Amino acid sequence: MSELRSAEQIRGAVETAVAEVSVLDLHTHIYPPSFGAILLWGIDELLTYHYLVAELFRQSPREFTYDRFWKMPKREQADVVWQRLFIENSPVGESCRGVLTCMEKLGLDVSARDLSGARDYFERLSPEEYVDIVFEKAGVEAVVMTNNPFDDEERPSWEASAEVEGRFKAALRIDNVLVAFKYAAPRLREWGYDVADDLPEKALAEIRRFLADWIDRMGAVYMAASLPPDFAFPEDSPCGRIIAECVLPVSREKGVPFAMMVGVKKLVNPPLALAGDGVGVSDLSAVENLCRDYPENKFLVTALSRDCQHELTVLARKFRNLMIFGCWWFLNDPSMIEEMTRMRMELLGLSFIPQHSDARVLDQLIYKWTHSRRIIADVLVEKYGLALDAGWVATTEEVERDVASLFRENFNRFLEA
Ligand code: FIX
Ligand code: ZN
Repeated sequence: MSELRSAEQIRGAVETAVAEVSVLDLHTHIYPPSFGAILLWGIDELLTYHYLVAELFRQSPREFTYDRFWKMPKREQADVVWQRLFIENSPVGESCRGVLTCMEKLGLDVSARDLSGARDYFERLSPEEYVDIVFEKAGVEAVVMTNNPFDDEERPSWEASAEVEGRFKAALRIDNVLVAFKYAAPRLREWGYDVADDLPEKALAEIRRFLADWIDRMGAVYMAASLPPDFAFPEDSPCGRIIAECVLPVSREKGVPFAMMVGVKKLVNPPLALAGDGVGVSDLSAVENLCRDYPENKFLVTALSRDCQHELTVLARKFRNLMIFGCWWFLNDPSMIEEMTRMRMELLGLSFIPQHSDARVLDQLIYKWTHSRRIIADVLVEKYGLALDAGWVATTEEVERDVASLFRENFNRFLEA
């Protein structure tokens, strides 16, 4: 039991524990190689990640139209991103920095600014080989995917019982059912679920069957949906009724949490496609009502607006069935991660999940976790130091325990609770 009696000893123990902890990444958009081309990886996918695409148009002349970009082959898109955001403008934004971190951790010579050399590196690898490299360099032991039966590119893999190796956990994504039921209903009927548009009891029972079938097929560890800023609950709407009558009962029956990702304004600029989503301040009374009125249900929640973070953290103090997680999307930046992690630790101690990657490109596990580990470690060093100032002497073993909680075990325990 080694006691940490100085700031230097604390920093050493925390940095080692955070560097070595194996992460359970609870929300990503990556897939096992067995799912084929929907697993995105390599420098051209990194450079055309929708975060960079949004930034590209801010650094392009008006005559460079959205349509012209979307018609380009992927490699050409990557070339123009590289030229505009790395060569003509220095890569100081977080999304660009992420590409540099990936290249550096993979052993590529970033100073050479050699995109073709980087491409050569990836061309020599198979997806299977690269999954091993990335998980090892990112220190990630497993990821939770985003699995949507309404995704026509993904569903065939499930229907063909494609192999899903242990490092990839499933999460059943139900946005289509909740926020676009009128479009989902015909698909559900096509798949043999007798769901009438006006949601009679029979339809609600069939939606419960659909959810249970796919949780079983996927082995889903939770159900998830991204929800708009005006998401309200309770609400006499298809969304409100399906949550109350279908999602929550199945969540209890299957013992899987319902994950709500609140505050997305979909397609504020439609021609930007995936890069076109924005953010709005959510009314968190919906989360408050759900946690209070359904104490037997477990809720994972992350909010997209910075303005919601303090209120969400206070809600987590009120409800033990609420686990808040991650610095999502526009919050996955050093300044926001530091602000949110410090506030959460001050209000919740260690009872929260500080980060998820949201990786859409496999390689991003490397940079998203490299960047976040450093910031979370700095906040932990500060907090153990403040405890020491009052005379509380932490030990290396306690630091390792606490770090494991933040990066993996809080999620495991919440699933098992
Ligand atoms: O709803 C979500 O899962 C969001 O994370 C995505 O839609 C979003 O495009 C994203 O990848 C943000 O990081
Ligand atoms: Zn996501």
